[in-house]
Amino acid sequence: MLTVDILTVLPELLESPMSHSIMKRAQDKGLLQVRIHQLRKWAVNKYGMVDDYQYGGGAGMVMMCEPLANAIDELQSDGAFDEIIYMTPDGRRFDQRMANGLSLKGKILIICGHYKGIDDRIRQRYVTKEISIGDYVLSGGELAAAVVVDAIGRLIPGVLNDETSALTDSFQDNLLAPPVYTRPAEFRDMKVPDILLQGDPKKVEEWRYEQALQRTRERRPDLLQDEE
Ligand code: 6GU
Repeated sequence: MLTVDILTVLPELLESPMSHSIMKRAQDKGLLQVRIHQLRKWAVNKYGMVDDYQYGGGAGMVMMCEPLANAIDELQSDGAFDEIIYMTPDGRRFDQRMANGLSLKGKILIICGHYKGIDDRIRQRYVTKEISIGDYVLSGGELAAAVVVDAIGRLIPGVLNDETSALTDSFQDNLLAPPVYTRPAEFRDMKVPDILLQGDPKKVEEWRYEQALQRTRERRPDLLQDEE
């Protein structure tokens, strides 16, 4: 069982992605627990204040230490987090290897930043991993957190079945996935490759591997370079 706590000022942005499809099934099966917390619950005043102007001047608000520290301390009172993750564009780029690693943890916290980010002292004292989902800027960490939790959740043993197996996903072996087809065998002028219709599992497996290799060479040669 993996428990993921998420701290955010916009819980609505995370509720829907965590409540459908495979994320829903993972939670229904008791394999994943996702708890979304409104950071304003730990606000410094009755107006829900959690951010303030930055020292040194400049545009943009910074998320204050106190609400974050109090939230983290309270959420850890029933056991320490294995990882405290801060979602930020200057973090380490998320990939399948990181997803595999995180899926083996027991209890993690994800902090979603907003505005100009969080007071650096929280990063220094509490945060154990800083994650970005790619080289572009989002308005906040919520959509990125949803991406990370989805990628992790589907890797927890028992979440996927044969139909949704992670073993045949792109990246699981540093290869892109091969092309797939379904009925009809002939659509307009396009036919499904004969080998898939012939019913020889060994031949099919070889064909898929060749296709995966070819696709990876054409589209993502960097993945083949990465292989040690
Ligand atoms: Cl984690 N946060 C934000 N705000 N922007 C991003 C990101 C995260 N990853 C890529 N862009």
